[in-house]
Amino acid sequence: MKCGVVTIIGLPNVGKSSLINALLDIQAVIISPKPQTTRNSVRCIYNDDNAQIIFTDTPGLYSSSSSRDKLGLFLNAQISGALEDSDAVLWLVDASTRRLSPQDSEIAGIIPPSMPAVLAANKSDKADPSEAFRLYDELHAFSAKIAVSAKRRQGLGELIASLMPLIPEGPAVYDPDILMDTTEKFMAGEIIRQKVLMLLRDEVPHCVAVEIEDYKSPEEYPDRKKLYIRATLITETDGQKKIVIGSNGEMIKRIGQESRKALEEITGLPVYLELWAKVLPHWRRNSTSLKRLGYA
Ligand SMILES: Nc1nc2c(ncn2[C@@H]2O[C@H](COP(=O)(O)OP(=O)(O)OP(=O)(O)O)[C@@H](O)[C@H]2O)c(=O)[nH]1
Ligand SMILES: [Mg+2]
Repeated sequence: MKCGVVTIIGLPNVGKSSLINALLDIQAVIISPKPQTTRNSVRCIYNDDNAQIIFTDTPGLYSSSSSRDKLGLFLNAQISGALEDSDAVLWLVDASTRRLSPQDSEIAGIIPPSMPAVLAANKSDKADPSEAFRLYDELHAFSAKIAVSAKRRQGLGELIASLMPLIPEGPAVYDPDILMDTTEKFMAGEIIRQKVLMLLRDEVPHCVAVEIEDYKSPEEYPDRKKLYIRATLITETDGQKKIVIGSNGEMIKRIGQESRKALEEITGLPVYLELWAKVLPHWRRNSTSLKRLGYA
């Protein structure tokens, strides 16, 4: 038996979270077409007959022009923190890359020199990855280069096979029933945040955090028939709060309806979701607010 930790790193939006979901064949982590979807590193556990691979999803490398953006510092710290506990790195890039960016060199710089790394070019359903392979080859010595498509579920077996030699011998760490190392409460907040990402435009979703104020499951409270969740959409300014609520409350109602549907599908329980909006002035710059929202 083999067991080890593989951290998936890469630029925002290349499909890191989509790849984890494809490998586990469940919706373990949230995905969206907008960059900076993932904010916390999350361990997702892949099992087969020979191995347990603990994949760590991380936020896309964040480039901030301002050191006041403490959320940005937290996102990048999630990547380096995850790498500390890893046996190997999976650097995921976009197969359509035709030019390297300064952020690519930054990523190459944070991979510990002694750590083995595999390069995977995702979205190879829409672009030939050979030029991307050539470019990234100059930045790091990879033990394998694999073309994948998380969307079409292509190249996944090959990817697992390329990682196997990098995984140490050892017994499984997690029970095979455990697919993620997170809480239900965290997952609920993420599902709601995904709806915010899907329904709100431009920069607004990046200014929103979700705080779960109450989470009561019938499993824990047998007198309840429904899973009760009270959540607050936290914005940085009054203007953003107005956008989140929408005219006549239409937007927050829609976020609530879509979140409830998704939560019911995932938990298999009827859900009562109470959703509020509140301003926590410039929470992305404030250490105390970030801590309160789970970004510290
Ligand atoms: N065409 C195509 N699109 C994909 C593929 N994999 C992911 N996507 C899309 O790429 C977008 C970003 O996917 P995510 O999985 O959220 O990307 P990420 O790297 O986790 O992004 P961050 O968390 O923001 O760093 C989504 O719209 C996905 O549907 C793929 O194999 N092919
Ligand atoms: Mg992600």
